[in-house]
Amino acid sequence: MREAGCPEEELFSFLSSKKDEDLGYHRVLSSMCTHPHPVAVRAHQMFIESNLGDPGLFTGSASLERLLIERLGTLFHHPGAGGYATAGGTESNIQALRIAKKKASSRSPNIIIPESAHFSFEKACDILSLEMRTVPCDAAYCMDMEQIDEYIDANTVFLGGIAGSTEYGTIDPLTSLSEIAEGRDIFFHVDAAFGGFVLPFLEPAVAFDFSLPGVSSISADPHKMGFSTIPVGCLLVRDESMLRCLHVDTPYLTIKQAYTLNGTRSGGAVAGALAVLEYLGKGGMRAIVRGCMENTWRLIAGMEAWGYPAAVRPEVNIATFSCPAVPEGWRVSRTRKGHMRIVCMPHVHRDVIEAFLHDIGELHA
Ligand code: 0PR
Repeated sequence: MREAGCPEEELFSFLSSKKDEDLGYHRVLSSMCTHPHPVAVRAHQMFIESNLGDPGLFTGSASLERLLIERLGTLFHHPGAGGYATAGGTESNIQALRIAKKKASSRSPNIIIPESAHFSFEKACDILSLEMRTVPCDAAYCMDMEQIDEYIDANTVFLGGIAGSTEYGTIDPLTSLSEIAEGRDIFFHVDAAFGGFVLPFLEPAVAFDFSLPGVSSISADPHKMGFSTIPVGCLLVRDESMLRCLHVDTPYLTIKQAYTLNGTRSGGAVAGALAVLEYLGKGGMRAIVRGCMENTWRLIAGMEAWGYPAAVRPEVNIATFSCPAVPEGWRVSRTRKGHMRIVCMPHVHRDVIEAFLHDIGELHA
């Protein structure tokens, strides 16, 4: 650290040069994040110093968090759902697993997820000493229900299904998983980190949420398709009391017990997340999601016209292709199976898609 502080202008010119090194989202087709909505930025700035880790000091912020959970519970067909704002999908998945593990009290607990599950489950199982059993996917990149029986046993404490998979944008057979979970009384978590802010705004509606009776908890991230500032995810539980098994004593805080994983938490990002939902309403969200889906279909049609077939028909705005080359200047990602993967976030406007298709065409020529 410097002995004498740096003059502000010099400091900000240094920061600005570093900011210029960031790609921003220009020609970035690989990200599940995007420019935050201007109202999210404004709300975040307003609550910049707010710490939800000590909610009694920030009672207004804490009520915004409750409102956010209430709005999402209602959107997910269960207005009475409990929950809280996490730092993102990873924390939500860890916390869902903690609840399941504590509720079941098996000596050698295992969990069942599809092989397509996000890598956060691997981290979570390592931390929580859970045996992770991954069920292979079928040709549609969804959990293969023909095989699931071989993986479940009396020590299975958690079933996980994905609503909008990270790599292929698919949805696991959640209705069947819900039935299995109910029949065997297993905790069933839906990872809708991405799909949670897409699926409710699509027509016809897909059942992925608390409308399925076996669903115990849902993860949905405002900092992905909720266009909020980073970091904010949401964990929703069917019954508020489920969170209580995570309580630890916090004697010197304004609350005497806490169930969150993180201590200090950003009230700003939570205010931002709520602000976007309030400002856009369902109509505004539907319009943005519709645009993202239309761009996804245009991209798929364009790529197929160039001879690069889509790996699968996605349920959300993620398109994957058998296409080995990438035109210069573009950021796409690759799935574990080697497909080109493009997330049609709002910053991937129609003219960006057309420019990409043009450059793919040049490669092709
Ligand atoms: N569950 C699902 C289905 C996800 O897709 C992700 C993240 C998570 C959980 C974990 O969420 P957090 O990253 O909020 O903890 N999916 C993206 C991914 O890993 C995250 C991402 C976003 C990666 C932007 C890159 C990027 O530029 O691909």
